[in-house]
Amino acid sequence: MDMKQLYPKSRLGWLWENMEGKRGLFIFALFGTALYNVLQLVVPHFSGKLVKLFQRVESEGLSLTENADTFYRLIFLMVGLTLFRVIVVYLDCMAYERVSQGALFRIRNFLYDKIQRQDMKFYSTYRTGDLMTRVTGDLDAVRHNIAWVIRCIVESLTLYLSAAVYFFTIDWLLALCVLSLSPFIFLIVFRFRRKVAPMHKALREKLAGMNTDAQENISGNRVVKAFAREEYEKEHFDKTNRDYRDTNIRTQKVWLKFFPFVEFIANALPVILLLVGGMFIIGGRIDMGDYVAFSLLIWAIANPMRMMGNIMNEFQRFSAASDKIMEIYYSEAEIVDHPDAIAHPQRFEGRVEFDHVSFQYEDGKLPVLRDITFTAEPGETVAIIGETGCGKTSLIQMIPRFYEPNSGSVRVDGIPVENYKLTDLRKNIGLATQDVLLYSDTIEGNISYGAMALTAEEVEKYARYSAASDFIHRMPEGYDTIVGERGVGLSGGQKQRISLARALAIKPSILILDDTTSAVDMETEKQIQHSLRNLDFPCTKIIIAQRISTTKFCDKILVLKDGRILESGNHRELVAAGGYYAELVKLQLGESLVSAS
Ligand code: DUT
Ligand code: MG
Repeated sequence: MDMKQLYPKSRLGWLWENMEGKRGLFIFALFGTALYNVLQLVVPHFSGKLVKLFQRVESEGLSLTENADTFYRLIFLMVGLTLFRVIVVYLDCMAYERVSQGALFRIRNFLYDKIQRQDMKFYSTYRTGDLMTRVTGDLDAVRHNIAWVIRCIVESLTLYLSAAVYFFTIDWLLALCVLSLSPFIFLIVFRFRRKVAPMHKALREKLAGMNTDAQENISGNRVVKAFAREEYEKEHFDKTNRDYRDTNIRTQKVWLKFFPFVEFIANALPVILLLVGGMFIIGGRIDMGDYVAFSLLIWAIANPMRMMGNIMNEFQRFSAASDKIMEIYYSEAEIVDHPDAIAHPQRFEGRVEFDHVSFQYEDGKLPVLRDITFTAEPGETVAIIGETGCGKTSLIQMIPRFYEPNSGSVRVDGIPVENYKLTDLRKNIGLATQDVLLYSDTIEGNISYGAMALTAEEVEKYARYSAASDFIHRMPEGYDTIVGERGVGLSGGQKQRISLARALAIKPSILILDDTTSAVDMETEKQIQHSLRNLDFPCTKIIIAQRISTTKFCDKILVLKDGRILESGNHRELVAAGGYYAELVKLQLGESLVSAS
């Protein structure tokens, strides 16, 4: 199997691993399936005996009343065992359901955990819709495999084998004649598998593609509407949907090509029995009772043969789905705790050093950061300024170790960031990202996201720091207002301020703001700058900014161009230097203000 090289376990081995705690029950269920299928022989067996009894009554002139005992015993056994069989089937179904739901639960949790722990690279590789398909549709195919496919295999196998053995005990030659066609079925099903397997893979990809389209259009509905592309998107989805349906039909149709052959063989069985059995009765090799047992059980040979296609179909669906899940299940994040990472539960002092850091995205063509060297001392405020795409966001992502430099080193308090445990490192960093994401929760819940134990007063304080308390108070439900996807809409600047409050609320030793005040007005920004200078906890600030009004009061300004530090110094020094920054100041404030400052 090709999977064995890719993942540490085969598909079934992986399933077995995830049945932990339910393995006993599963084995029990498998035995149950075998048992109730062997019990299928009961009715035909006793029917055969009854016929033999009637024959003896007739030929040997016995009276049926004298043999009533045997008659009633046989009937009673038949009814009793059939009842017993029904109970076994019932319990068996429950057992499979428990095992499959248990495994589903376990895998789903594991996957969610795995996805949560992935690094940035993972999230830029996998699309949300594709991941959602894995944890929903694909997982259901896995559950179906345990609850139905495996069970059907055991069922067909026991039915076939027990009927075959039973036939041989009656008459080996007739058994051989009846079973002689079976090998052809295997040939047909094997060929079918080769045809249908790639189709299930394609089908699975189409479903994921469709889910991704749907997810992107629903969450991006504003863009769709803004460009009046509803009709286009509807048609596009219609096409994808139709394509998926057609592929589905085509996949199901593959079996139709093989079906007539299987059906022919299955239908040939009774004819063979009639022919050969008839000859044997005439020849006196078997009696009528034997023949009845054979003919009542011939379906136990024919049905498993008919089922094979269905089973193979479902098994291929499982294979395609489980490959997709196992890909995530066995994926490893590259950025993880180093084995010798040191625990650092206490606060950082907040010294951030970049030492000749160069970086390039794995899929990128050009280096994004080149030879970046600077230090932010504890408590200092460092501004990063530079044109769009010059690498500002990439730079700050090195600090919480979202990405790792290709060369050089990033240190916090003199220790390379990779030597800390990730949680210790990240707990100390308050980050307000460039594109703000708020959860579907209250404003209070959003602000206290990183620091759950916050009191209402504290939440209010951080909202004040980020100049958000005024607008929050004006909302009818204040801090209890639900925001995010399902809640009240907020303006861009309002969202930014809540995300700033969220970053402040963890009292970070290092605060990183990526263009966090780009959407707020000058006056509000001034307020925010003021409170950032007067926080009630020590904090190093690294602020990406576009406005001179922000950078003006910073201890250090780094001007970034094409991934390099072009200029660095404080406002006065850089203006005096008359370089890029000085030009920018002129541009933003006008000549007069430059000379005044
Ligand atoms: N880039 C990638 N892959 C990513 C992110 C960015 O290749 O996942 C590239 C795009 C750009 C460069 O890296 O050419 C720097 O991007 P960054 O986001 O660091 O730029 P920025 O300075 O933050 O730009 P902006 O001011 O627009 O936020
Ligand atoms: Mg950016």
